[in-house]
Amino acid sequence: MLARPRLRRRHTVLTIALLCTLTPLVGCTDSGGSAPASPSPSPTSATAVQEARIVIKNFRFEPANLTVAPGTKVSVVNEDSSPHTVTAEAADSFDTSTIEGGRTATFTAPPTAGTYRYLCDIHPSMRGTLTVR
Ligand SMILES: [Cu+2]
Repeated sequence: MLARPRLRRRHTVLTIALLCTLTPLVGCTDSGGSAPASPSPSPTSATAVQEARIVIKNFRFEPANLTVAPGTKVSVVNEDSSPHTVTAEAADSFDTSTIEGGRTATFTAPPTAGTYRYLCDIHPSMRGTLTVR
């Protein structure tokens, strides 16, 4: 009684094996020339572009303490509806001037290493620190 089902199963396995050997000839040609050619769009990859970002949200700088390399371009995203600034306490270090609500501004970090405190000119209680090193 057990011999028959076994035989049948073996037969089925054989058939499946046969089908499998045949399928590459029929359909499985998915290795065509559709390889995702991705020319990485990094124009200045050799110069290691330094970029940083400060987000202003709910009258706070985030992060309030940011460390960047000298001369880094820092974007300031104002997610509040009120205008803000990122203004260094030390005169002439950096200043975005007024960034309207929803706008983004950019400033360049000082070329000299150090710790630069800054505030919002409009809301002087908003404070942050930019460390350059
Ligand atoms: Cu402000």
